[in-house]
Amino acid sequence: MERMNYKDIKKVDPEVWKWIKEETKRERETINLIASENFAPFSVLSAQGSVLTNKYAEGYSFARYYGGCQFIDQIEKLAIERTKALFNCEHANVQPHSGSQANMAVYYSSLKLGDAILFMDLRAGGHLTHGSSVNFSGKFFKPYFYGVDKKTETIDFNVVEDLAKKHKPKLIVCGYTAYPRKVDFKTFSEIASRTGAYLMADIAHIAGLVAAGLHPSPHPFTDFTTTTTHKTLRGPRGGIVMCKDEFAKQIDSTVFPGIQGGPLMHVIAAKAIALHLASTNEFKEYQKKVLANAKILANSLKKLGYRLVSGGTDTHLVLVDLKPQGITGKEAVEILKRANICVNKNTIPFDPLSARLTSGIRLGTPSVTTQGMGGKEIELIVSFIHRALTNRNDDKKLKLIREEVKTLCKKFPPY
Ligand code: DSN
Repeated sequence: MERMNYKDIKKVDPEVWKWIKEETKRERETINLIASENFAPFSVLSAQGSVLTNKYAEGYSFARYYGGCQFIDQIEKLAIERTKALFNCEHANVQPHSGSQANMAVYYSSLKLGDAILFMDLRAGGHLTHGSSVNFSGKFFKPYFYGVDKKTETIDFNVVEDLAKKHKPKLIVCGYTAYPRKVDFKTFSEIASRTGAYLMADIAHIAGLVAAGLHPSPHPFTDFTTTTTHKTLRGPRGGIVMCKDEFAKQIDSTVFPGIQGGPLMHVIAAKAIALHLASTNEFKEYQKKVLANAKILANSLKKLGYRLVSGGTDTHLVLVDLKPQGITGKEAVEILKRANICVNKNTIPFDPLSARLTSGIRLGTPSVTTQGMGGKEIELIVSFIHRALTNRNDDKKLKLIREEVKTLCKKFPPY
């Protein structure tokens, strides 16, 4: 164990090592505003690089299809107990390899192929696995969509209820990837119970905020809750499904053997570590700063004349409409990349442009907050963004900003 070293890769495979080194440098020298990313702590990285990767453990703790699982069993048990305690849920399955598979597990366990599901439209802030026509969720089920109100750019529950009454979905899905406002799980559960639908929340983006008690919890309101573990939760790349006890058996048998084989035990150990860290006061303080930084980000952008979808944020992310600036999201990503600022293009509600171009960009504060950046740095970052976008055809100015970004990043190394 003590001999394990990240740099062992260098000796064995210089080609792969070169790209890991380049990526490490990129992460150190770039301001990362991708709302769904974070810097996982060393303990999480180490668990993922541990000997647990060697072990097959098909099945569940104390009921496996392989010998030698006595220690693995304890790790998965810990991860489950920690999920239940942190999110106050009745049952948890920590085996999904990703958020998409967590969502798949819910749909396949609670519905028949072709059943109707009511999702938020991807273009208004939903996710690919929320009924997109190019995804299993749109191909194998019958998707209906709600969006946001044109004026407020927030969810209109009268519309959601009308759609639920009209289409009678078996499942309503809430929880989003690009919705900057709080999700009202209670009101969703009232609509679901009035219309005879199950309710699922996908809290992948806000899991860290929920764990810290800074966003309302989906429990006890949902039948199913899914999450990833690598966004605000700051753990390894992976998924978790939570549900009411009455659905436990069907969720477990859908995850394994229904849609997955052997669990990734090195990742489950890393999930357990992240869940432990997420229960600390330090994590709560971190999430408070994520929110405070997002508010400063929103206000600083507004002061410079940028239009934010819904006018601001209650969460870790803001969605900027770049139509008034005459720049597409795609162009903004390229311009900001030249200044070492990493963001993603994003459709905005009622976007006239395609998902390839988009009218917006999505910015989030989880990564820079993990680095220790605060309000002063966020204001500086907004000034970098503004200068880059307004000097987009000036190579010299973009280079200057890139150097300033590197200097800032040097003061806040993620590792
Ligand atoms: N792709 C993720 C995001 O960026 O929001 C969602 O899974």
